[in-house]
Amino acid sequence: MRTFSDDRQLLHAPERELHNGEWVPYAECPSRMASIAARCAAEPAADFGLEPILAVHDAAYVEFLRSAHDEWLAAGRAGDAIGYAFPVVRRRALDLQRIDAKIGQFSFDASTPIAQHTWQSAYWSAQSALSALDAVAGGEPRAFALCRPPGHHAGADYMGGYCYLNNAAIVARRASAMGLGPVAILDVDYHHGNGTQDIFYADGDVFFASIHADPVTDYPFFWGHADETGEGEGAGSTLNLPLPRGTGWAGYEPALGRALEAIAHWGAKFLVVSFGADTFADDPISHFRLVTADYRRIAERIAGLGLPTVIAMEGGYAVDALAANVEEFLGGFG
Ligand code: OKP
Ligand code: ZN
Repeated sequence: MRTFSDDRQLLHAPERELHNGEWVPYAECPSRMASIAARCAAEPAADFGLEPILAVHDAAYVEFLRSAHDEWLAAGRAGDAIGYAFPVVRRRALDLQRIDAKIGQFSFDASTPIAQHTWQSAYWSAQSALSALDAVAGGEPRAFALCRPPGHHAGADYMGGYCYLNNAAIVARRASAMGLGPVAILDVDYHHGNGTQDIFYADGDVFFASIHADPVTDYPFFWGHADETGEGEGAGSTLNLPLPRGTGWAGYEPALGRALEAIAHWGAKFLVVSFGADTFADDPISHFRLVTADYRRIAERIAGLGLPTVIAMEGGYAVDALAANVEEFLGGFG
C-alpha cells in the first residue's frame, strides 16, 4: 500500500510524561515511527500548506502551537513546555499572554508536552495524512499515512493525549469538501478519539465510530461513553462502542461488525481509519489482548466495505512489535 511520511516527524521528542503520579520516559517516542518506516518504503509527504489544517483547527490554537516553545524559553524555562492549570470552569476566550496560561487554555491534560520541534513534526504528520488523501483522491483504492505525532485526541482548539493536530479529522474534512463523501471515520485505537468526536459532534456530514477501552476505567475518562451519540445536525452520527479491559478477538469482532454495519447503513462513500496498534496484548500502557494475526482480520473486515480509504496512524507503544502489527494490518487490505 502506498505510504506517506516525512522525516521531520521524528524531530518531536519530549523527554518525559507524568504517568500515574510518576515521571516516566515519553511513550510516544520517535523510534515508534522509525521502526515502521524501516519496514515500509514510505514516500515523502507533499506540502499542502496550512489551509486544510485551518479548516479544522482555530487559527489562535495553531499560532500557539507554533510559538509555544519559543515563549517557554523566553520565560526562562528549560526543556519541554508543560501546563499545570486548566480552565475547566466556564472556559472562555480570555486573551492571556503568560505561557503557562496559554498552555492550560489550549489543552485538556498534562500528557502533551511541547518540545522544541513539536510544531514541525505535527505539521508534517498532518501533511503525510493529506498526502495519503491526495493519493486516494487520485484513484488509489487506499493509502497509509505514517502519522506521528498522532492526532485523535486533539480538538479544534486543544491538544491532549500526545496529539496536537487531528490528522484524521483534517483528512475527513477535506475529503468531504472535495465532494468525496459522505465520509465516515472508524477509530480502532485503544483509546477513545475524543478530539475527533468533538470536532464532528454537531456535524451531520461526517460519521464517527469508535471501538475503545471503556472510559470508566481508561483514559480519556470523560468521553467515549456509549450514550454520546452526537447533537444537533450531528445527532445519531457518533457511535461509541466501549469494551472492557482484557478484550481479545472474541469480544472485539462483534463490536467491529456493529461499527462497520453502522458505517455502511449510514451511506458512507469514503472512509478514514484512525489506526492504533495499542490494542495489542503486550502494549505497555493498554489492556486489550489482540495478537498480531488479529490485525489482518480487522483490516479484512474493514476492506469488506469496499470504500476508498485513508489510514492514519494513531497509537501503539509496544515498539518491538509495532512494525509487525502495522504490516499485518496493511496486508489485510490485500
Ligand atoms: C494516545 B493514543 C497516563 C497519562 C496519559 C495518555 C495516553 C494517550 C494515548 N498515565 N496517557 O490514543 O494512543
Ligand atoms: Zn491510543
